[in-house]
Amino acid sequence: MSSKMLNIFLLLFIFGESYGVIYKLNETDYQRMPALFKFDNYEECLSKPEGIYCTTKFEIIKITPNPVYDMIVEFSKHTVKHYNHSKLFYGVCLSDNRNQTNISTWDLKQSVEARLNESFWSEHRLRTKITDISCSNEKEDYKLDIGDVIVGTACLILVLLNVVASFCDLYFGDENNKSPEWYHYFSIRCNWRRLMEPFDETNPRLRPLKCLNGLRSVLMCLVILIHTSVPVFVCNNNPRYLEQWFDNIYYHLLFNATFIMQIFIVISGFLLIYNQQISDESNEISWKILPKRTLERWLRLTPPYAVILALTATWFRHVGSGPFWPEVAGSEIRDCRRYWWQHLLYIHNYSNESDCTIQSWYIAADMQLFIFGLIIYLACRTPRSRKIVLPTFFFIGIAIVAAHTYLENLDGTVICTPEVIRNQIRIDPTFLKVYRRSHTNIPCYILGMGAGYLFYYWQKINLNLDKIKKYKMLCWMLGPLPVVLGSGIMVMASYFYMDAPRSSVMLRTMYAATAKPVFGLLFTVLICAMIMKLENVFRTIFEWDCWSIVARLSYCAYNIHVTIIRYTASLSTVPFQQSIMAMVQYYIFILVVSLLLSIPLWLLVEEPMNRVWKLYLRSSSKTTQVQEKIKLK
Ligand SMILES: *[C@@H]1O[C@H](CO)[C@@H](O)[C@H](O)[C@H]1NC(C)=O
Ligand SMILES: *[C@@H]1O[C@H](CO)[C@@H](O)[C@H](O)[C@H]1NC(C)=O
Ligand SMILES: *[C@@H]1O[C@H](CO)[C@@H](O)[C@H](O)[C@H]1NC(C)=O
Ligand SMILES: *[C@@H]1O[C@H](CO)[C@@H](O)[C@H](O)[C@H]1NC(C)=O
Ligand SMILES: *[C@@H]1O[C@H](CO)[C@@H](O)[C@H](O)[C@H]1NC(C)=O
Ligand SMILES: CC(=O)N[C@H]1CO[C@H](CO)[C@@H](O)[C@@H]1O
Repeated sequence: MSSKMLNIFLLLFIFGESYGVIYKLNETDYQRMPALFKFDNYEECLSKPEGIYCTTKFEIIKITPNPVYDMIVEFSKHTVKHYNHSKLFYGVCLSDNRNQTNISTWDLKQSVEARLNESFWSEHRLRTKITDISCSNEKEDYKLDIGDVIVGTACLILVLLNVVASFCDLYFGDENNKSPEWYHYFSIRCNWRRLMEPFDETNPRLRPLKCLNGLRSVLMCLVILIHTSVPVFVCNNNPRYLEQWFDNIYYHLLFNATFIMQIFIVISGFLLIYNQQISDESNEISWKILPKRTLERWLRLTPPYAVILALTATWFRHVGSGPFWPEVAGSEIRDCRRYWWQHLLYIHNYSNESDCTIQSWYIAADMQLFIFGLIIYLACRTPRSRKIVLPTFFFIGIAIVAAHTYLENLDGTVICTPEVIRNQIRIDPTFLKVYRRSHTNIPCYILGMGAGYLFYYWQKINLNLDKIKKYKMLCWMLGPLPVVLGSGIMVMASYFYMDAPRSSVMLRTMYAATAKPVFGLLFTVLICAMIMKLENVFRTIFEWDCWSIVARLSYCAYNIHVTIIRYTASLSTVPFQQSIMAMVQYYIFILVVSLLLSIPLWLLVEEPMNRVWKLYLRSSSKTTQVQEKIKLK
């Protein structure tokens, strides 16, 4: 058996070798490659009177036969674990510009390239070609433009409105006055009370859903955790150490954490159907609600998101500086300026290559799936039609993913290779074509919708679960088991990171088609078990009262955290620390700051706007009340 394994391994190895791929390098050989990241001292450079600091991305070029170059190419070919070591990222200080009498005509790119050519030639017998460069001498400053003025004024008006309303509330507010005045909507005091309000446990139908708040909050913290690891991959002191993470199976939980967005999708489908059925007990079901609900949802999701988008496109330019600023934020600012309208219409996940608020693909996909789910809800009003339509769409959804993966030769899941993370995921075809589209996320949404129908039905017939509750062991397992199995599915993706040639397209297609639906199914089971009170391990944790506050803030936190990560990353002038301790500290910092900054965003923007819209769309007051309690994210 073991000799067989060895044979297979050897075969793989030789096979791999025949393509000229180097999977492992020892330390000595690794050091022969030019450093991937190298930065001159930034402060020292700018303190010189003539100092100009340039960060540049460049490629190495060989002009004479060069074994190190060949080694670099072969080592970089193992893309799933290795950086592309022929794409370097350096910070160069140009201080000796005595010969440059006219700064405005000085070709910085030429000078930097000459510098690099010289040093690479003497050290490695290589030349360089700059692909991207940005220089600054701190003295320059962006001019305010019309966009800045408009956004600034709008924000100022919003803040003033809140301040004035708060004072009105303090002076004229009457606790006993039942009908709210205009200023109650914008009063910070009122909204603060609403933020701190505990979950309303008096409504017996909504009471079981309390645990979803906790689940959502925990998932939000995980999403932020994943995103905080991005800056480290952009630039660090020891890329070898990061490349070795990919050999560690536990880290694959981190690299494949892209799966957890599926749980959000399940919850979203669940809440849509459940809330809609409750609201339709008193209303007539009609197609008229389709545009109305869509508009309501648009109005609810848009204000905090629009604020972040507008600030990113305008004022964000002025706050940042530092050697990493162009790399971590430059493209985002540029794309937000160009594509903001696509973002406001929630169609940007269908256009390519926009780096603007990259996390917002989910908001767009969720919006589109919401419309899709609502159409199904309105079209299938009898249980029988649902039993046909839901499974049909579930399998169509799976087929779509499989077809995409097979025809476009994509990966089984988003493979977070060092290069992909370093480029903040935007270059990965699997991310662009499958992960962030809505029609490829249908299966999990359908699962959530199915659970919504079931739960409503179970509540209606008052399903008695005492029979199942007798099996204590089974009930106990219902919590940890889906989580463990779900993690297992995530870790299974580590197969695609093996030291071997890329796996066959059949295998990738099979994984792509099954992994997400099975993962979604496991968590649908967990969610059902929690709300049916079968499962008590996670439920007790998730029903903690504080989660309801975090859950209210989670939408704002989701919108804001990437901006904070980008901003704090740009404050650094040296490559980022890659030790686990430093990353944990950074994570906790980002988490706390995101939540703290979400509070003003929620108080000043999200909540007042929601209440104002609701006032205008009051006619279906019952639904809004329900949705107020369990806001869909
Ligand atoms: C590293 O590997 C190279 C060959 O690939 C070998 O010549 C060298 O001796 C090795 N160095 C160490 C320290 O093992
Ligand atoms: C690495 O980058 C170089 C330069 O852009 C490119 O030519 C090469 O194809 C890349 N290697 C891999 C394996 O993608
Ligand atoms: C400045 O120009 C002179 C003559 O063109 C050249 O010899 C010298 O090396 C240059 N100095 C620098 C720092 O480029
Ligand atoms: C520098 O170059 C610009 C553009 O070519 C020109 O307008 C300006 O007069 C030059 N300044 C000096 C001091 O040569
Ligand atoms: C650097 O070397 C490359 C390759 O030989 C060459 O094309 C380029 O012009 C050089 N750049 C400078 C500024 O000399
Ligand atoms: C503006 C933009 O990025 N448009 C892109 C939308 O997506 C299509 C294909 O998916 C591209 O061809 C467009 O360039």
